[in-house]
Formats: sequence, structure tokens, C-alpha cells
Amino acid sequence: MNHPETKQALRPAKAEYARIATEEAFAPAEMLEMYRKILQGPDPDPGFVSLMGFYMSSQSARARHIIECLQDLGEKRLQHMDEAGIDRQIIALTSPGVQIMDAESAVSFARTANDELAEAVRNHPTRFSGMVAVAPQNPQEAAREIERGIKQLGLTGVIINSHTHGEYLSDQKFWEILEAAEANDAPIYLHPNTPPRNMIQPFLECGLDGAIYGFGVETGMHALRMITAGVFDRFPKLQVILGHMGEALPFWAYRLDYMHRATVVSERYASMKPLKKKPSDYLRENFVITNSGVAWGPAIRFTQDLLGMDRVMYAMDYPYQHAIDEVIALDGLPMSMADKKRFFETNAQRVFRIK
Ligand code: 1DF
Ligand code: MN
Repeated sequence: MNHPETKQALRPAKAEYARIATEEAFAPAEMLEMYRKILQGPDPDPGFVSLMGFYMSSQSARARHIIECLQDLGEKRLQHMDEAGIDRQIIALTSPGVQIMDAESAVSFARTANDELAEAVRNHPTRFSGMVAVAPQNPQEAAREIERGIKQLGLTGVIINSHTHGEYLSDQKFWEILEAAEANDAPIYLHPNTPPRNMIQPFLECGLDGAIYGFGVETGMHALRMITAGVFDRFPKLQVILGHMGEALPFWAYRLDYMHRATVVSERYASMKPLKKKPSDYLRENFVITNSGVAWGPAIRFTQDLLGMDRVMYAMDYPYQHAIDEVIALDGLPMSMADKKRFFETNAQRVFRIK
């Protein structure tokens, strides 16, 4: 069954470029079972209840389509890719992945999920690539799993679904993970999660905690915390991928630069130390941005102006935004063929080291 949001009659034309979709999700049935136990347990995380509690219990066409597609790493997914003209998906464990679990379960299930994803990639090497899921709850094991995932499993990139129980990668206790990513030449896709317990209430009470807005606010702040904490002075080769047009950070760039400098010069906070560069310099040099969820020319164009044509890439966000008409709209953007090839194909090949 096609998702009700997709227009059945439409089909993208064959293009001069391959379309590589870079923020595509899966969820093993076993993980959904673990999620069910967490949701039924004592005092579950309110964002998790709002997000996965909804998708796993709603009988709406959208929720049922999403839960069904998330679990498939075979024919159904390939058929949807064919219908949408997607040549390759870069697949990651759906948010919040293992990050909602207790540390021990998270470490163990990250390995299981990575083994499963690697097997799907081995079965369909021209159609699927996969990112390594890690449990930031145990930074040392996460660093090990990055190395195993990249070197032994042939996965490419690391998925981190924003905060872990309210903690951020700007905290030095997590820097071992960043060190491993940099050492293995693996980009970290900093994917959204719902805001943590101590941030979510004003979002939740008006329905803005999810992908509509809360995701972007929380994840944009996470990326900004990494910048202002000096992560990229310490790990200058580290590359972070942000979806959803950089969670709006490009639009903030001017103000961030001005106010960061004003704050540092006036020594207002002990936590905001001088950096080697301006915040926007790190956006240009340490970030790659995807258009997941935003099939909108002006926003893509603006981000390309700021980061350059080599740092903006295509993503669909399957199955959450399984929309064929958006592929057609993006094909039609007023971009040169060479730039379109960068956007859809070669930037992703370079960033994820796909041959
Ligand atoms: C939603 C959107 C859920 C995205 C996601 O993972 C997700 C959603 C749980 O619409 O609820 O990855 N997204 O990236 O936009
Ligand atoms: Mn997503």
C-alpha cells in the first residue's frame, strides 16, 4: 500500500544522476518489542511516549504505514525506492534508537542492530548503505562499536539521535566517541530526538515536540553546543551531518557570530570560551547538511550559498516523509546539472565513502 500522502500517478523520470537518500530509517521488530516494555514501564520519557507511543499504538494510516515500512529491509523498501526513483538509501536505526534504553541493553542491542543492518547491506550492496548505531550511555563501548561497524561490518557513518537521557555530546564524557568517529573517518549524523524531560513541557502541551518543531530546536541546540564547547577545535577533522536544512542553524549564522563574539569578549559565561574560529566557520568546515523534510528550493539555495555546493545533500526521511512528488519537485529545481549531481549523488558518495 502506498502512503496516503504520496501521489500514486507520479513517478520521477530517470535522471543523469543517481539519487542517494541519506536519512532513511529502519526499526527491527525486536527493538519495537523493547520499546513496548519501556513504554509500559515506570515513568517513561514523555518525549518517547509522545513519539513512539503514538506510532506504535495509532491506527491512523500514517502510523501503520510507518511502523510497517520501518521493519522492512527487503522487497517492500526496494519497491518503494524504485517507485520514488531512489537508487540508494543510507539507512540508520530510527530515533531514538538505543539511546532511550538502559546502558547495558543499549550497548548490546546496538551490536545486534548493526549486525542486522550490515547483513541487509551485504544482501543489497548497490541499494543500501548503513550507519553504525551506538550507545552514548557507554562512551568506551560506543567508540569500540564505531570501529567494529566501520572496519568489520562495512557500515559507513555513525547515527546519534541527539541527546541521550538529556545529555549532549558537548560534554567531555562523550568525547571518546567523537575521537573514534574522527579516527575512523566516519561522519556523525546528528539526527533529531524529542526534547528531553527538562525541556519538553512547553512543546508537549501544544503539540510542538515532534518533527514539526521540537526536533529541530533540540537538535540545532545540540549542534550549537558542540560548536561553542570547542569540539571542533579539539577534533578539527570531525564531520557532523545535520538534517532538516541544518535544523535552521544556517539561518542563524550571522546572529550566532555576532553574539558569540560579544559574549566571549565581555566574559559573560565561564562556559563560553573563546574559539579558534567563528561559529559559522565551523558550520562551513565541519558540517554537511541534508534537506530531509524540506523539499523547498529557497531554503536549499540559501544553505548552498552558506556552506557551498559540496556540503548540501539529498535525503527523503523514509518512511516518515515518503513523498514521491517531492523527488519530482527537487529534480525540477533551478540548479545546473553538475550541481544537481552533487546534491543527489556525489556529495553523499564522498561523505559516506561510497564507490
Ligand atoms: C518523524 C520525523 C520521526 C523524523 C522520525 O523518527 C524522524 C516524525 C522517529 O514525523 O514523527 O526521523 N524526521 O527526521 O523528520
Ligand atoms: Mn529522520
